[in-house]
Amino acid sequence: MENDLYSDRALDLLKGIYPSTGHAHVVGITGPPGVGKSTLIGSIVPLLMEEGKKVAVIAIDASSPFSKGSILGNRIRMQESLTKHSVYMRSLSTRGLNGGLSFSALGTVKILDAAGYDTIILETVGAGQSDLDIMRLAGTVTVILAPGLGDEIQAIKAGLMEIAHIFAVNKSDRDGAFQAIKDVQDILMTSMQGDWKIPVVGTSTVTGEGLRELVAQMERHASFVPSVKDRGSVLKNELSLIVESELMKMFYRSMENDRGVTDIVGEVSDGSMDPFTGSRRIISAISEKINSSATTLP
Ligand SMILES: Nc1nc2c(ncn2[C@@H]2O[C@H](COP(=O)(O)OP(=O)(O)O)[C@@H](O)[C@H]2O)c(=O)[nH]1
Ligand SMILES: [Mg+2]
Repeated sequence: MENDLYSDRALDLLKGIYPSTGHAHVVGITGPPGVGKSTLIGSIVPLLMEEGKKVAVIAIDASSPFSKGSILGNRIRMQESLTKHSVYMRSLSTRGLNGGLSFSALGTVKILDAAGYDTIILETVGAGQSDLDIMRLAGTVTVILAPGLGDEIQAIKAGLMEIAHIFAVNKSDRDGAFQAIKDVQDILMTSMQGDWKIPVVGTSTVTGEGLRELVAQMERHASFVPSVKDRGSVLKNELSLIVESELMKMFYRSMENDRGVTDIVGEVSDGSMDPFTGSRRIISAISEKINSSATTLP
């Protein structure tokens, strides 16, 4: 699927396995770089496995200049735990995906879900729109912060607030942890997420503090999720992601082999047409193609 993300084959595969999906608890772990997300995942995976859960980890690198080499870093941080417990881990990066990272993540989640994984952990660096899109695939979103980064408030304001179900202030073995937890709690006071009261858990992968509580909160949220409303919004997000990626696929294909579209691209490139008009024309060209092929995709 990753190798040929925009192919009909990938789509058929996902469609075929879809009836076997919907059982996994998808846990998103996000937050600024360096707060200890990967290390924390390495620490909570054994706790989940103790409970008999089959666990998979997907580490996503939106390859911003800030996350260079993070895939390797993620692996190293989780390595010990991974090899000891034979956890399935996969890294995804934007490289060569033409913006299809979210769709690739969706597909990977579905495949692992169908394969019978109980808990699928998605790690992203908490920055950028594609990260937020990916987090929308998770039933339970956990935002990790750490004391003394000064990132707390910023991260919360950067859109994480609306999607977080659980906050963890990691490195609570460090000075300033108490204050950081209090800061997050203060901000949360002013907002509620329906009936779910967002917990703030202090954790440390060094002392082990709060790790069990974090896992317990994730599971508490999992039993909270199946409320039709939340499930509906996850499905809606999946749908828009798939539509988005299908449209993208049509666009990239038409750039390659649709004469009309390549002409428009040429006119925009040489400055004889403005990009707004160009974009409208490309969209009309694609819609015409959809209409004429009716059931099969172009
Ligand atoms: N003091 C302390 N350091 C930690 C803790 N958890 C992780 N770290 C360290 O923080 C650094 C970044 O960890 P990493 O898991 O790669 O962060 P990520 O970028 O959020 O995935 C590493 O040097 C870890 O050893 C913790 O609970 N306490
Ligand atoms: Mg990491």
